[in-house]
Amino acid sequence: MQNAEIARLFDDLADLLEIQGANPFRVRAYRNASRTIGDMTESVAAIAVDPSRKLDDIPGIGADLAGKIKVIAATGELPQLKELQAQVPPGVVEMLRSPGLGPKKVASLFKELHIASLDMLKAAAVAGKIAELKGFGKKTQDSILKEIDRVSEAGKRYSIAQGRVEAESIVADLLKLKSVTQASVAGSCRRRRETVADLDVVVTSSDSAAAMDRLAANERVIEVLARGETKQRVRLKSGIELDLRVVPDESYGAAMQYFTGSKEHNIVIRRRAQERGLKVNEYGVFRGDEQVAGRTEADVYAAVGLPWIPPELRENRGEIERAEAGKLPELVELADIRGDLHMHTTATDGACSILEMAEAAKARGLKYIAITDHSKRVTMANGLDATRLRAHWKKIDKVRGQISGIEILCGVECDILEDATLDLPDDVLKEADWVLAVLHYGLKQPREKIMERLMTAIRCPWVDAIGHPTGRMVGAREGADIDFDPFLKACADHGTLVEINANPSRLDLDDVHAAAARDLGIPIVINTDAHSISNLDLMEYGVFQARRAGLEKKDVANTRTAAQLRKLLRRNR
Ligand code: DGT
Ligand code: CA
Ligand code: CA
Repeated sequence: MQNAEIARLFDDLADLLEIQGANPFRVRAYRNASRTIGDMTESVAAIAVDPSRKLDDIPGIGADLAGKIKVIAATGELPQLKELQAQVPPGVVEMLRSPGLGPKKVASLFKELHIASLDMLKAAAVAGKIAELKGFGKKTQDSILKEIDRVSEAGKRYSIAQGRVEAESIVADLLKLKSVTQASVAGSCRRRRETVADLDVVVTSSDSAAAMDRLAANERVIEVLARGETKQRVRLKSGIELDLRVVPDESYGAAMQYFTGSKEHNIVIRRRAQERGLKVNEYGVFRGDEQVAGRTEADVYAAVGLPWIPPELRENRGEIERAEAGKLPELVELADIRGDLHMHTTATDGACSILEMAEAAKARGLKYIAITDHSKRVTMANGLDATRLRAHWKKIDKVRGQISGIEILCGVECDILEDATLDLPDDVLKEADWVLAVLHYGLKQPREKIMERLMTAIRCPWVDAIGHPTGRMVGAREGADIDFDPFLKACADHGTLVEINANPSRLDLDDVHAAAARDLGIPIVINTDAHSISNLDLMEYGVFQARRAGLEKKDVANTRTAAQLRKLLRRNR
């Protein structure tokens, strides 16, 4: 069982216990456990069944949790959760998302009126039944009616790519106002999380009304949900919601720090302030009534004895300790990337020719690319067999004569088949400059089979890298059940690179596993997997993910020159 699945069980358990009115400390313990497990790279299930290891050695995991994890590892289930699920339908848990409905109210709606879904909640509100219920009243009923359609949509998370485009366009528009001096995206979008629940924008202005009017008039905005003196919440046409905060110039850094989060990071920052006799809020850092910092984020961090911390690291995953010790990484940047080693052409399912891709990559400042069309197993994409692939490589060689200033590597994206063999024979793979091996089919196979398939690829001396290792699709499809420790260790031992696929719907490896790969010294390659020219611009999302993993330039293989990269590949050693 994967850590993410175990984490979800504990989250579900926390939701249900909350509705049942359980002790809030217990609820919080399960939520924290969920987060701890979700952030771990080592398989918790594997530790649970290893007699030489102890789960309670993991910080945040006590005896009670350790026992539950053991049961999950052994049976795939948590009996206590099943029991609660039998008592409380999933629709009731969803009702927790309605504003003004805490666990107590949700529980009484379920017990008294047998309301067990958002749809039933709406029907009851329309029929006027909620106002009659003890402890509710007409006000609650009206607010449910007003919010219910929105809530049915909420809980949804949006891709970082979508969120960022919307937020940055709105920031650019706000900056056109004379009275607006600064405007920036904050929140999870600034931290470059894979997905965002809503968008957060901070503006400095002496005229907050003007900024809010401007936002309300933006063509992306469909409805103003709330408006106060300094904040406004709007819904965009896409359904995504955006919080705007207007602060004075001297509070800009403090507001950016506060609204960038994460909440977990900010809790530690606040504690450090308290230890120094200071108070931090969105307006500044204060000693008594006197503001001692807040104009810039760097000031705010300095006031609590820290250097400025890049937003991508602000998750309370060790960045504060590293900052304190002067050991923050110098994160890789988009400008460091010299090549892109995963892209498709019209030979398979790409939209452009070899030359078009090369020209577009060159225009983006890249010095080398690898053309990696599909192998034959991907029939949907007209995948290449040995003969067609060799002919394709001849074509690539011709194109090399038609363009200067960029190197083109003859590559292939070779499927690792369901029976744990490779889709192309060794003698073909040997002739390539660059081979990515990937799982496309049979992602639901059991862990042993998935590992056998990956090991085949890793052991083949002509496989240079494992592309999008898990095959997951963000928010849509769970990846293959990889046992990450042996997988990464084998990559390290054999000199196989691993990919961060930059496509925002993949982002695979994710931040946690990319960091684990780096810790083992595995060079990571960030690729776009472009199927068109415009897809080449997705590189920055891969760089964001690498930054969240704390990767530096030296950790990323395609920051090297083409010559250095070739030397790095085991096929050339
Ligand atoms: P999201 O929207 O779920 O993708 O993630 P965030 O991090 O953007 O969360 P959001 O929009 O609720 O809040 C933005 C930031 O504002 C958050 O990272 C920290 C800060 N913040 C929001 N609410 C609170 C709060 O109640 N207490 C504290 N300390 N900070 C908060
Ligand atoms: Ca947010
Ligand atoms: Ca927000």
